[in-house]
Amino acid sequence: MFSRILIANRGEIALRIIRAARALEIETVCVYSEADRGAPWLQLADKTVCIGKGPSADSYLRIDRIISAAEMTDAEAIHPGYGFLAENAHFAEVCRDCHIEFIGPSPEAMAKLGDKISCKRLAREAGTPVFPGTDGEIEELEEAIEMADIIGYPVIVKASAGGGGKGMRVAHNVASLRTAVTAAQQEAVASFGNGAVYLEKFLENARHVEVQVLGDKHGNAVHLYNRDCTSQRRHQKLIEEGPAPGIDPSIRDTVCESAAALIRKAEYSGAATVEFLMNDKQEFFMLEVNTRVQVEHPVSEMITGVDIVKESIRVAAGEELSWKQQDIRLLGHAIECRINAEDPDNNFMPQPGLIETWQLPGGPGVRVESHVRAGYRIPPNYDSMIGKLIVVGRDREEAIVRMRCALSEMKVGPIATTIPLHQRLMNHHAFVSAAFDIHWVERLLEN
Ligand code: MV4
Repeated sequence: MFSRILIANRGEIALRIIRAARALEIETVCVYSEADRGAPWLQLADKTVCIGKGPSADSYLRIDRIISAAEMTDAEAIHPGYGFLAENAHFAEVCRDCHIEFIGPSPEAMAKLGDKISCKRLAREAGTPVFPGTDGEIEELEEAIEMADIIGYPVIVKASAGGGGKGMRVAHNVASLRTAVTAAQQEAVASFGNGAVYLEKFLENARHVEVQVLGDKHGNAVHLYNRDCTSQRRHQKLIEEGPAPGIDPSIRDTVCESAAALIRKAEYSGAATVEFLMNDKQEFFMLEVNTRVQVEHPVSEMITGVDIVKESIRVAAGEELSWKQQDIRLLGHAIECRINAEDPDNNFMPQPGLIETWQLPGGPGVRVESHVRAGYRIPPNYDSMIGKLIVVGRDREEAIVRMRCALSEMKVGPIATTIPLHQRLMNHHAFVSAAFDIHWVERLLEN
């Protein structure tokens, strides 16, 4: 096992990684920016290194400075957390060149799954369900038109290097398809330096269901069941829960096993998430694979008892996964609400500044993941998530009631947060009956 690792991140995930390292008796080095000087999580690190100014481009994205910090402090491995450099295959490669273990997949596995066209090809081979569409890159406009004729409109053109909604164009007929292909190609070149686009069937009114997976360097891969992340606004998830409600156990297990098969095929080590859209007939189609630990990983931890961050460090050190698939059982139902310093009544305007009131909920089945405390000043430079509230119950009904109770106990001020919005959503019949789709929150906010 490693004796010291460096954490190339900040906020709640830096704190989560510190805790996992301590559970493995590993020392931690935290790099930080000037905007994070004196931040609470840094007090729990064994060493801290300032790597630059507040803007991420001057600090948390500076590969050279992060590598230097690891070398200066004799850190044997780097955990990237999520965001920043977590899905940067070049960074993973620089780590390898410098004989520092990247806590995550190999650059090859990251690249194979990060490129949507090669990921989809691998998924087909692994038996993971994908959308009907072009086999690979659209080379000629005519190929796209032929495929759209076969699968039927509407179709969507997506950038192979894209993700999170960037570089996508929907077409409802052949005329709009012509412009969609050209526009998507141009946007893909401009945004990603890679103009490869592909076409697939466009699904409306879907639910976003994803599968948490873990792989090791010995060819083992397991899944930790699924999560529903349908409640989003502008591609920002608000609520995640697991297991995804309203799915027959046999369908669920087949899809989850196909996700594990995909990362086994990719020779993937570490934590990953295989994203799907699901229609109202419980048909699944893979969207993309996230090659990192995700914000919502506690949902899967609470329903399985697996410490995902700890496992990701163990497998990076070359150990085998400490769980076999048959030992991973569903222990209940978990829900996570993201607590953001944003004003839902004012177009989700970020709310940097001093937190004076910070009162946390508790009791059975309540977990808070946060780096914040009273007296903490939220810097303006980073994303606005200040904490995650996670509850687990024996079933979905108990989890919803526990979440309502926990939300009403939680007091944050004077800044506005997403807590009142979560209270509204937790009481909404569409959430309670899980009769929602990827647009329901935005539709609700419009009224
Ligand atoms: C789709 C889709 C419908 N059909 N692909 C958006 C982000 C990126 N991960 C993929 N996205 C979508 N891909 C097909 N074939 C609809 C979306 C989509 C979406 C997906 C998940 C969660 C929220 C979304 C909001 C708008 C569009």
